[in-house]
Amino acid sequence: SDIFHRRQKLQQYNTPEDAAELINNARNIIVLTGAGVSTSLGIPDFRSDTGIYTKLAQLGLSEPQDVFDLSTFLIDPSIFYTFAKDVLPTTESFSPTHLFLKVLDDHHKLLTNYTQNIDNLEVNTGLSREKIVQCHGSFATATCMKCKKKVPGAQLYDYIRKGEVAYCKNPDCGTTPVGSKRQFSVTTGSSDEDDAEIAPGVMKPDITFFGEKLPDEFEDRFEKRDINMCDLLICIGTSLKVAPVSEIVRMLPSSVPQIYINRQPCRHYQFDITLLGNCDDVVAHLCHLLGWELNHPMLKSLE
Ligand code: CNA
Repeated sequence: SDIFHRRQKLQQYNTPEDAAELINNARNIIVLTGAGVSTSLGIPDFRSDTGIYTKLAQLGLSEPQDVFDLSTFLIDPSIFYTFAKDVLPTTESFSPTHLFLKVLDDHHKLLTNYTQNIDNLEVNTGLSREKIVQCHGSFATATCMKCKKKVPGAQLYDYIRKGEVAYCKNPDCGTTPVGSKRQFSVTTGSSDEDDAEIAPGVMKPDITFFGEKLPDEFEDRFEKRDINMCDLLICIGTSLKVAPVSEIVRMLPSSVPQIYINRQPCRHYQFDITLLGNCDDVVAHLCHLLGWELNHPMLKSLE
């Protein structure tokens, strides 16, 4: 069908050995990551059987992705705050696949890691922030939906852990009329509009919800620079179902080889090499083939 993207496969590549050779020959690799690179740390993804969407569906939410939908958040932020703890960054941990990004960079091969993840775990490996584009934002900062004041995201963590809605602590918030207040009070369904107007706004972590624009950095970096520099694409742990990030796969020139590392195959994009399995095991195997060290405690049992 037309909705499926078909590219001419570079027929000569198939095996993990071919993937290692492509990595070995590349200088500017784009690694596009998704929730699958963090699941081994106990952070659920969205679309697996054990993912957040399944859990939400079991709880009776008919549209699980509403949890991350802006209009739903404006109507009832408690839905998001009830579930946000599942994707809140944990301590200092990182997975072997996160470490693989750092190892790629240490070998001067990583152009950019475009991550859809909001857990902010890539930086725990020591990977430079300059190499990372957080396509869907992160919990690092948060913004008041009313007065637009930005605060460090950590100020919300206690609320998120407890599943309570966080409100703005700016003493002026709610007393100074701003453009969005009327819409806000209407969508909260408040029967007493005055109450809503003097109340402080709801804080929202700066993660990109459905219905929101992606951070400018995404387009700026990909379309103005990386699209012309990239010589290999590796997609890891993502279902590639969320646009516009998934469009990276389609937009890169067909001469750029593409590798897909995931538990399940991707049915709507055709890759040169698909390596199915647990991504931590797959990248460990690739590093082994490349003669690179991937020293991570979670991989000890493999040695
Ligand atoms: P998704 O749609 O849930 O897809 C994840 C994919 O990873 C699935 O195809 C799984 O089969 C696969 N997968 C899961 N675990 C592994 C594993 N160990 N090894 C290999 N493959 C695995 O998630 P996407 O990232 O594609 O969707 C984009 C959303 C999910 C983004 O907007 C994220 O913000 C959002 N998300 C992020 C996190 C996080 O930050 N850790 C967690 C949950 C959701």
